Amino acid sequence: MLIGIVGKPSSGKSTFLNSACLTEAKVGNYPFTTIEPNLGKGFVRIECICKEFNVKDNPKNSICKNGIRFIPIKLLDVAGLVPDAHIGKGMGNKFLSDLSPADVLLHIIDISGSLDAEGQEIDEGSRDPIEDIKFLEKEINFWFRDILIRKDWQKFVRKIEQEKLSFVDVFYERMAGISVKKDHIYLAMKESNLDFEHLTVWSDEDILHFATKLREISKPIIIIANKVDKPKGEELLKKISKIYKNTIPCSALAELWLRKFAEKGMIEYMPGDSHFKIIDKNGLSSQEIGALKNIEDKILNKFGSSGIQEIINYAVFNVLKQIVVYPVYDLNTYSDKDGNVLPDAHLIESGTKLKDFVDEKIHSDLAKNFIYGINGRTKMRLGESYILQNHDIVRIVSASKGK
Ligand SMILES: Nc1nc2c(ncn2[C@@H]2O[C@H](COP(=O)(O)OP(=O)(O)OP(=O)(O)O)[C@@H](O)[C@H]2O)c(=O)[nH]1
Ligand SMILES: [Mg+2]
Repeated sequence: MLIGIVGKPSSGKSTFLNSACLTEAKVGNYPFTTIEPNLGKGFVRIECICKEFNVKDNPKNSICKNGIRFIPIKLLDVAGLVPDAHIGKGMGNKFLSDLSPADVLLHIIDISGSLDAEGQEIDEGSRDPIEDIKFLEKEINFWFRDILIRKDWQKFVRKIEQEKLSFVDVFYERMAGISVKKDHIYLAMKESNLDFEHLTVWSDEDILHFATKLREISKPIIIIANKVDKPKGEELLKKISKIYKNTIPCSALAELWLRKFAEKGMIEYMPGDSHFKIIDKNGLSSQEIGALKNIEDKILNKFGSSGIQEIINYAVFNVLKQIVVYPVYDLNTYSDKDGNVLPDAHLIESGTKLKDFVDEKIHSDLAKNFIYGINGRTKMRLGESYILQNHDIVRIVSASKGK
């Protein structure tokens, strides 16, 4: 699973990545600071089931702190996109191919309205963020369209019609490189209301309409109102939220400060917390204490958090519809063979069957020789087509040697 970070230059993409992943991607107040993509490891935050089972866990694939489990996910920050990138403006849109494996895109907008379309600084509040939302979606949709039509659209669709090829199969082949799945194509067909029997008569608008549907389904965009700490932030946020209901406010800069101070042991703070506690006052300058106070007043007390953790959780659980499953070997101790208690917490798509989960996340041998599973709570047997539920704890019984 990959979360892509997009937006115009200087909107705060690299700062967002750094704050979520504690990476050191270069940040600058000038456009195109980032050219090559930056990959980071971030985390979703959930209540761990160690509390419910009253055990002290020692996780392997994730982290558990005070009963809160952090499960890793990948984030990718890319170069800034400007209007008309598809015809070569700015850095062009070739770098979007870096986002091919992304499952969801976070669109980082500058909610203080202090950057023009190209990311140059202007008076705060003078840029309407709605313009940014519109142009960026258009550029991403054009990227999809151009991959769909390439240079041979008419020849391509004529061949489908003449040879009566399966539309889904050939479109899948064309779009698989940017992680479009067959299910996405079926859904886009259903929702786009086009004539799939006569592809040769599709107009340019029809093609763009279909490409847009496919993009919305396979790479949904979440709007992130960054720099909400700046004076005009709140006012513009109110305006945007009326139109784009799921806009999530954040201050990547505030989160970066909090995480860095926490890492140095100056404050007690976990990503997603609504407050922090200063633990080493002497290690902080009066300026730093002032900055922290500002973050507390203007961000945490006002918005409930810096927004970064909420955004990652929203992307993974609400948009990508993932659930968390804990496989264990021993249901008396809830541990693996080596005695690690609740060792792994896996993210999988809601609706996944038990055997597919074993195949995808544990081991294909274990799946091949699958006999049954056991529900860790009820101790009931589970068949291979049992649909896993969020926070399930399961033991797998397999004929596979040594498992
Ligand atoms: N006030 C404030 N400034 C921020 C925030 N996030 C980023 N910035 C500032 O915005 C400027 C641009 O940040 P970057 O993270 O380099 O932006 P980017 O989108 O990666 O820019 P490019 O790589 O050039 O496309 C820097 O001066 C950051 O310090 C925020 O939440 N609040
Ligand atoms: Mg950058």
